[in-house]
Amino acid sequence: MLKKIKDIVKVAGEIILNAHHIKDGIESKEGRANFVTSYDVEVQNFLYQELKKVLPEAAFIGEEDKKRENVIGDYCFIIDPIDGTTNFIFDYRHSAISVGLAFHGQIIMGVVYNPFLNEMFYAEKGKGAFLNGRKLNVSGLMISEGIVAIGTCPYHRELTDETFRITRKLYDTALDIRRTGSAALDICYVAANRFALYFELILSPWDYAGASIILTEAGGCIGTMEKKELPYRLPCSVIAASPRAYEEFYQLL
Ligand code: LIP
Repeated sequence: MLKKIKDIVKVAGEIILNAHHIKDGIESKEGRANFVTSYDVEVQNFLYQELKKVLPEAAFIGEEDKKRENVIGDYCFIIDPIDGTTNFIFDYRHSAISVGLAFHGQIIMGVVYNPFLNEMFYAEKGKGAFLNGRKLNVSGLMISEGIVAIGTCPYHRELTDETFRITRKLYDTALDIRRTGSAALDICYVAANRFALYFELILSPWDYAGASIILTEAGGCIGTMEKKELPYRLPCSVIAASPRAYEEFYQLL
């Protein structure tokens, strides 16, 4: 089933690569700087149509849905059709399609695909994590030995001060800081040892569901600011890191 999901996501990536006049079809959503383009909707509709053929009994939760289904049921796809929408609008070419598959509320498969770099991250529970066929293994990077990525919660400006308070502590310790604009890719970059750690004080389930299992299957750690498991059915804070950096993070706060 994972191969079928990967093949569908790859085809969906062509919609993004062939996009044009993106700014003609933009709508604003709740919160500041929260946009949806006609391509977010087109990719989501394509994924729903094709994934339904693979797993007809599955429920769907997608960023661009008007209604929310139940993630706790049997099978549920949790989808962000374009993670990094603002990047996409400005042709920044750092966005991803993210698909997570939950079974009874636990993620069992994840696919995160950046069509601009043709990089497909994927994992199945108990079978490891991969990037374009290469197995991923998180090393023991400490914060001081690596780059740290941050999320700035642009749709929740009430979190700005706390975000930058924590960021300053990390900046004083890490080699440098990055803000890429795609949470799903940030989490996958931890799995690929490109980042030692990533954090964001609020993310929706579709931002983190697919990437979370890629990181844990690669040997990384992921949890909330309270060091709890991700809920998958609610927005939450997310810390994604190598095991050593994960423990360091909570000491730094
Ligand atoms: C975005 C995330 C980003 C976060 C934004 C938003 P979107 O996802 O990738 O890290 O800071 O608030 O959630 O909205 O582009 O799919």
